[in-house]
Amino acid sequence: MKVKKYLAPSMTEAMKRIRGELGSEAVILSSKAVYKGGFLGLFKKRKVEVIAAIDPVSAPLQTVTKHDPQQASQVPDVDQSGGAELLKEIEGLKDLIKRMQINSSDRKYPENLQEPYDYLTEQEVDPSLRSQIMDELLEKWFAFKQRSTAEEIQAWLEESMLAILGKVENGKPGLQKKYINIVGPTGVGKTTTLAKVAAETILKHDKKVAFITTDTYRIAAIDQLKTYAKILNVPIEVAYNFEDFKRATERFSHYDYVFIDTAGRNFRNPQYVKDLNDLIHFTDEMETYLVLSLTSKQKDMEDIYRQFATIPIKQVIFTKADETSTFGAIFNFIHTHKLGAAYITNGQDVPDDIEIATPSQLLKMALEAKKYERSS
Ligand SMILES: Nc1nc2c(ncn2[C@@H]2O[C@H](COP(=O)(O)OP(=O)(O)O)[C@@H](O)[C@H]2O)c(=O)[nH]1
Ligand SMILES: [Mg+2]
Repeated sequence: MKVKKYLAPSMTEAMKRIRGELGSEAVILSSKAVYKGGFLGLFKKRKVEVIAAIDPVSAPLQTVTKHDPQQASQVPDVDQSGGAELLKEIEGLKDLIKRMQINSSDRKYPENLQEPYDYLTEQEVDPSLRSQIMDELLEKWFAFKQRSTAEEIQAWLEESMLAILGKVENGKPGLQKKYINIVGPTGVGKTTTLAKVAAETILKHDKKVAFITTDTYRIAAIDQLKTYAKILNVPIEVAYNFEDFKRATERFSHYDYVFIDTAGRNFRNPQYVKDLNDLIHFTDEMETYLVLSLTSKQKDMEDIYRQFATIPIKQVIFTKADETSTFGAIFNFIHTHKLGAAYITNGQDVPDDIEIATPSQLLKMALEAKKYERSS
């Protein structure tokens, strides 16, 4: 690990030098204002002292011009030590065994009803929610004198799944507030999603948009959003502290929407959410979206949600739908937390790979990915 101290007239200047010398993978360990020079204690100049570091083994020096936002953003912030890896593997194995046990359980339902049960199990719908849905199907099955066709049962299943989604507001995000804040753990697709939603807002709705990023931990993260800002031709401010943030909002006071990108960090560390609170002024004028990746384990999603409990979350955004074939987590999450989804993303392409998370869209994705086939 190479650590270096920089003294510069401004944070921007310091970052420029760090980027030039250590490359875009450098991380900022600390920054503070210092007062230097002057005469008899007067006329001292305000400077910033920044301590930056780079790990020459895990992060080879990259030049800014060759920067690839996708590649850079894939570097996780979380602890990568062998112990953590091993724990993760054990957790994965435990999940697998649990699923095998569920799958091998005895057939409990009459022929046409077993199929939806197996489907819900494969999709990893929580056992309690699965029972609730199955009870509804059974009730209808009895009401129809046990002579329902597979198509009818499929239609009831879809009805029950839609009813779960219909209990909260899904889709219809419509960006009601001026400040659109995007939070969530590292690597889930916050920045990419922000760019997709911003592009939609500019291109489809012809709105005036600006960006603020508070993700100053990695220089590569700033570059990533700057690249999107350039492509979309929108102004961007980098906020290193609360004052910067306030100044940026003043500069963008005449814009229709200001999209705020935030750092991921390790969401297990409570300091993360505290830092967010210190940096961003959560006003009535702001709506916050929590980004969750459908490739994460459900338990991690729950932990993330709990960690963000102190921040008013308007809706969630589910990402990486293209990288999974199990969608139960969406239904489990919405049902448990009574919190709807605004968008669902399904690929890396900006701005195309995003859908408004209407109940029918969520259901469509869940049904397309599945193994449950209509049989007549
Ligand atoms: N497959 C897939 N990849 C995605 C999606 N959204 C984002 N990504 C990728 O996930 C990686 C991390 O994205 P980024 O926006 O930097 O995440 P952040 O750290 O939360 O800001 C990048 O390689 C993105 O291209 C998605 O919907 N599907
Ligand atoms: Mg990001």
